Amino acid sequence: MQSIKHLANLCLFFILVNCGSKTENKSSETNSNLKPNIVVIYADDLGYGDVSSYGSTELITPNFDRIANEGIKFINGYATSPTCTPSRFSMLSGIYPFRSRRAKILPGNAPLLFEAGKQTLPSMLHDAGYFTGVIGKWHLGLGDENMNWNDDIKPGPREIGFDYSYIMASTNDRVPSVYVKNHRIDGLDPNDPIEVSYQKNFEGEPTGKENPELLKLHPSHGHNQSIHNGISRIGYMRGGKSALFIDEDMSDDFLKESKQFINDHKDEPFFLFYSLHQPHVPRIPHPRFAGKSGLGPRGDVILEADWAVGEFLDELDKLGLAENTIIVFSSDNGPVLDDGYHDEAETKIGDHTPKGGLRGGKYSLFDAGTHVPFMVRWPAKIKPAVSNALVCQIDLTASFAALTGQENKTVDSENILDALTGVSSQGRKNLLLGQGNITSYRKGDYVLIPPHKGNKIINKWVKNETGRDLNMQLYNLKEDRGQQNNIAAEHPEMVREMLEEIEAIRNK
Ligand code: NG6
Ligand code: CA
Repeated sequence: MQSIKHLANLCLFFILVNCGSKTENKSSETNSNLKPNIVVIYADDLGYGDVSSYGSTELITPNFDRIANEGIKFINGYATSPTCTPSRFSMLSGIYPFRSRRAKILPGNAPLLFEAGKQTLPSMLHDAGYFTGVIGKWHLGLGDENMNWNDDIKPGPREIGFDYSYIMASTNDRVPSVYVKNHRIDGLDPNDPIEVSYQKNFEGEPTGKENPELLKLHPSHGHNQSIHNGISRIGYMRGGKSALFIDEDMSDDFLKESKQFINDHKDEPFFLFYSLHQPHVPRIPHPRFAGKSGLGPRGDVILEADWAVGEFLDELDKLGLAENTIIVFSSDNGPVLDDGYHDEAETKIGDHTPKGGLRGGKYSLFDAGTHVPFMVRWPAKIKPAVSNALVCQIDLTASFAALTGQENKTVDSENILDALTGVSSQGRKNLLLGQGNITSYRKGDYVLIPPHKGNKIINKWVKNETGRDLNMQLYNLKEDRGQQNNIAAEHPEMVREMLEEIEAIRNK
């Protein structure tokens, strides 16, 4: 069965490739350069309602919209998890987060999350002849238990299939505040080594907690340890001064690297994971964007990200690559306002609705936690459309394996290439969401949230609802987008069936 599927996938690839050849430059026609380039642009905490093509009227994002309007805008697109690490893990590994004990928000000094030797999205594309790269936020752990930040930092992206990496070591609110280029911290002076701890401060170093007078941005909760660039972070660090990033420049740094990457690899098929850091905290726009949205820094950094995406798209145009480059744009989890700093996210929100009418948000089992903008552009093959197929980031591995004639060896990734390219309106039939044992389950238009203990609200700062309840919850998202009517009691049979299906997925 598996091999018939594989054969069918290969055929589809050759059909797509042969159709594509008409638009190619005949003189440079070889099998490898007919493969479409693949770019995944991945925002951090961007909500369904933060994009104007998804309904935002207060925040206008012309460049995200370019992708949506020139490609397929999915209105049922999902990350697997309402937080960063597990969503990223699933997208790159094709494995649901609950299968990994450690696939939860990781500290900045956590070892690499991936199991050695397992197929990943980048390793699969590397095997298919692609040059693979990751630029931007990582947050998937680095090194092993004995990793020394001043030495070779591995295993990391290079060991799971990326040929090139230029990453923020963890998150912009977690130390160390550095970029790692391939195996080394970029710009580190060996005479000023960096030290990192998540246990205790280094003697003589100020902290946000003890030295608020040194801060330009104050924490609302957490984020009161080492100070860098006037912002206190999670975790302690000392030294490495020449390598520390400047938050205001981060967007430009990743854009520059991404443009360079596509210039360097324009003559071979490439896969780029362009991992934006916006609008995650701390939200520090470049001065060019400060105050531009009228919604405070959260809005400003979204405009900054939109601009960077526009610049990147222009570069693809300039290089003549846009036509045969697949762009997937999505976000790792839903939106949040106060996520740890006093940055006016709540006070300046005005009429803007980051959740776009969905319930919950980042950290939540309700829909806005994982239901995110999701668009796919491929001018050579895709006709612009809006699709309501159920699609998930976890499916990129199997779908692109099908596209490039590779075998999908991951456990949970499904081949939904036809849905992603608009050939079919049928995506996944079902999808498990969440992390660990805290999950919800979408099937068709329905979503089941099994009973979970815990608070109703994340905490007094992060006001998103958790979605936890001791009662069974079932919603019909088609009729009840905002999850206001729990219909579990009216559909005991469906609930029983869905619970069994969750068990079957878990035991797969
Ligand atoms: C939380 C942080 C939050 C953010 C999140 C991870 C505190 C109080 N909150 O623990 O600010 O960093 O982790 O976000 O520290 S994610 O998008 O990378 O998953
Ligand atoms: Ca995130």
